[in-house]
Amino acid sequence: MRFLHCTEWRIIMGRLDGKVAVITGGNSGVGAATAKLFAKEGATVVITARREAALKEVADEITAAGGEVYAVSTDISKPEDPEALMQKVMDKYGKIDILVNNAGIIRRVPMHEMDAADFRRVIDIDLNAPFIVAKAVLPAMMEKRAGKIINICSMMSELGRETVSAYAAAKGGLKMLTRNICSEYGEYNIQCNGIGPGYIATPQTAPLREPQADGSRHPFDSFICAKTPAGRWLDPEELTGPAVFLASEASNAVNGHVLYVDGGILAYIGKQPK
Ligand code: GCO
Repeated sequence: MRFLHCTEWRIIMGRLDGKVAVITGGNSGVGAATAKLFAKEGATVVITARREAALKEVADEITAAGGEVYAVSTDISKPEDPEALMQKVMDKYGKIDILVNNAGIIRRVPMHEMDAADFRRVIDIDLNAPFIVAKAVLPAMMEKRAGKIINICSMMSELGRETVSAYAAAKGGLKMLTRNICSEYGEYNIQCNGIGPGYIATPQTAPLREPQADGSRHPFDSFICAKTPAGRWLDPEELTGPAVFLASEASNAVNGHVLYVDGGILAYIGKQPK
C-alpha cells in the first residue's frame, strides 16, 4: 500500500490502483459514492445507468478530481445490453477486475394491493439484472483467474417489513446468488461478496425521511433512529470503505459473505418505548 496523490478531497491510498471496476447505477446514492471513492483509490470506473444526465454529472465530478471514468447509459435488465457493455469495456481496457451490482429499485405497496407486473419489475432490476450482468463478466474473470463481484444487498436480505415484499424477495435472492457465485466460481479465484446497507440517506429513502405537513418528523425517521444503535441514518460515503475492502486484495480469502453496514441494526432488539 502506498500514498499516491492528494486530491482536494483527502489523501488516498491507491488500494485499487490499475483496476477496472464496473458499477451499475453509478448515477446517485450508494453507486455514485462508491464510484467516486474507487476512482480516488486509483481504479478506472465504468458507471452505468439508464438516465444519461445524472450519469454525466457524476462522471464530470470524477474527471474534475483527476479520476478515470467511462459513463455508459444502458438498461441492465435486458441481456443484450450488459453483453454489449462488457464488450465495450473489454475493447477499451482489456479487462474487468471488479463488478459492483448496485442498481436497484423499490416499490412500497402493501402486498395484497401490488400488481404482479410491479412485483416482476422489482425482481427484474434487483435480482435478474445482477445475474445478467455477473453472467456477462464471469467469462473474462474466469479466463484471468481473478475477479471481485460485490452485490449490494439490503437489510431486507434478512428482515421483512410492511410494503416491501418484492424488494425483500429480490434482496433475499441476491444474498443467495452471492453465495452461489462464491460456490461456483471460487476455484477461479473469483470472490463474490455482498454489502448489506442499513438505512442510508439516499434518494431511494428520501420519502421515508420527509418531514410531515405539520413540520414534525416522519414516523419512519424516528422509528429507524430508534432501531439503529448508531441512532441516525447513515451516509452513502460510509459504505465505501467496506466496498473498497471487498474490491481489493485485502479480502482475497473472504468469499460468499454479506457485510452488513447497518450501524448495528441486525444486532439490536430495539429501544424500549418510553
Ligand atoms: C425501506 C427501505 C429499505 C432500504 C434499504 C435497507 O423501505 O425499508 O427503502 O428497504 O432501501 O435497502 O437496507
